[in-house]
Amino acid sequence: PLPPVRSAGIVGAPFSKGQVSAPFTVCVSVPVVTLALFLLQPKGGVETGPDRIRAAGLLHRLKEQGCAVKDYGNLTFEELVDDKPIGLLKNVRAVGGANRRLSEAVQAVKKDGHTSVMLGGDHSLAIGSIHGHSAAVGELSVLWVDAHADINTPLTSNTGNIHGQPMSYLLHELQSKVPVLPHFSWIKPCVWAKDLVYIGLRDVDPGEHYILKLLGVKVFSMSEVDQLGVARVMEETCDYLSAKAKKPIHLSYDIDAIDPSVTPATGTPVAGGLSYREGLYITEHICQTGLLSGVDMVEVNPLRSPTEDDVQSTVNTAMDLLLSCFGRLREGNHPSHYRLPEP
Ligand code: B3U
Ligand code: MN
Ligand code: MN
Repeated sequence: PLPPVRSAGIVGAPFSKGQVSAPFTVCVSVPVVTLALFLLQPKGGVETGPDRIRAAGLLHRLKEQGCAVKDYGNLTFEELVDDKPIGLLKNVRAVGGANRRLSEAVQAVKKDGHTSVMLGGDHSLAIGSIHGHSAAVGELSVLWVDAHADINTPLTSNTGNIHGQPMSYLLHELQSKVPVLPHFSWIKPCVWAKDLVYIGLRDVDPGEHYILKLLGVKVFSMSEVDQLGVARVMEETCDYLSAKAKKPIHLSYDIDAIDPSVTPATGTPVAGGLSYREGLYITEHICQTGLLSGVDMVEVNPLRSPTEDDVQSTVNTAMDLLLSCFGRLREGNHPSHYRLPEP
């Protein structure tokens, strides 16, 4: 089947304050040689993701495959001094403010009629991306592809990193468990637990596991991917999400869902992930539903990998996943106006 003609509206969100790791830990945990390489050749962290993915040729490749593209550029975020932690929670003001901007940007993209593409940045940005998407189009189905569930509440989180929490702010059912936070009051919960599906989970905190069971969230962990195979997982995902109504789909793709042997340049790699092929099957299948309305591609972090080859492999995989969201098929494609040349 030929995928429907579509257009991509790209928003870069070079933001990394949802995932603070103690620099000390990084320094002592990497070998001295690696550390020296970092110092010689500074690479930038997850905030360089959007430009790295563009530099790989995303816009050109999308246009080449017949997709209309508008690049809305990168958002700019103010440097905040005095963004004191609230309990364990880090950078609350920065994360609240950045996501508020992102929400408005995504609303503008949706009002222009595009499928929104948010290039992160860390996964705390799903707050603004999903909020803005839903504010523009109404109720959504959310497909969250990730090694992690990112559904900690501020009170279940052990790290205080907000990139491990975005779904807790978005789900209607969790609001009584989420404390009031400054700079977060603009966030209106907009997703129902029954409209959420996870694929790829393999590093879930106890509090998160409890929440997933409590709310009866549909989860295809790596065990289910092993058991059923990715084709059946996608069939069941789409049956489940479209059981009552066909809502627009928001795909939030954390690059750490893919196995770190393929995408090592990410902040919290977890062994035993999706293969490149399984990862692509997910995006190919979602594209074919014709319901894909917003995409996040997050957690590409060049700083976290010692070699440039590792960065390339990660960035190229992120780009391939996006191309397949917009119709690229491994079987090949041709434009509908293609005619065989006559001799
Ligand atoms: N669940 C842990 C770890 C984590 C979540 N997301 C990532 N790491 N990338 C947390 O911090 O909440
Ligand atoms: Mn994530
Ligand atoms: Mn993750």
